[in-house]
Amino acid sequence: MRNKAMLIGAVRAGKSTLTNALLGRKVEAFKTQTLSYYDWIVDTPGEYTENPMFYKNIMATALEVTHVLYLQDATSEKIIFPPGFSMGIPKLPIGVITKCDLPEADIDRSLGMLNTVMSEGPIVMVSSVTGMGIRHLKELTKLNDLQAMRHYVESTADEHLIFLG
Ligand SMILES: Nc1nc2c(ncn2[C@@H]2O[C@H](COP(=O)(O)OP(=O)(O)OP(=O)(O)O)[C@@H](O)[C@H]2O)c(=O)[nH]1
Ligand SMILES: [Mg+2]
Repeated sequence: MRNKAMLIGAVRAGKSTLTNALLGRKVEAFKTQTLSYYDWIVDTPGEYTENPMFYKNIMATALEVTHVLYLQDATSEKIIFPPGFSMGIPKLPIGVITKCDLPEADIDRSLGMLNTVMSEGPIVMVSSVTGMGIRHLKELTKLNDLQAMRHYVESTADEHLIFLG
């Protein structure tokens, strides 16, 4: 199976904009209303992560992918993932801190939040506007286990890429 990634996170976290950046699509993102499949990416509406009523949809869709990207908006004070959320999804986790280009981005706060969601895995600081971190996300989603992802992070000297755990 070709590797596939599902993007989850709050409403307006930047999932669709990141989808476009990863695929090089030069279009503007509109509000996501339903599960959306683009090449190797499954984009989800923020409501799926914000409302526990939709967790079953997230779990079912996770069966179709190899990686789950947990997006946290660097400018947001709120975390909408329940503690340990990634532990309930048996797919390779990647933490993504979005909107790192904005002056109000608080990377440390977002790192602390993602640390409650994932116990082990890479975290990438990205900007879909400047392209920061996009290359790392593409490489990480090609890797098929945590060990390989850890090795990628450790062998890539980039302060915007860390490995938890
Ligand atoms: N500055 C900046 N703005 C961003 C970035 N990513 C997304 N945005 C903006 O954030 C807003 C929400 O982005 P979307 O990609 O639509 O968010 P989403 O997570 O898909 O939202 P839903 O579909 O409602 O769940 C838009 O106005 C984007 O332009 C980024 O990296 N930097
Ligand atoms: Mg969207």
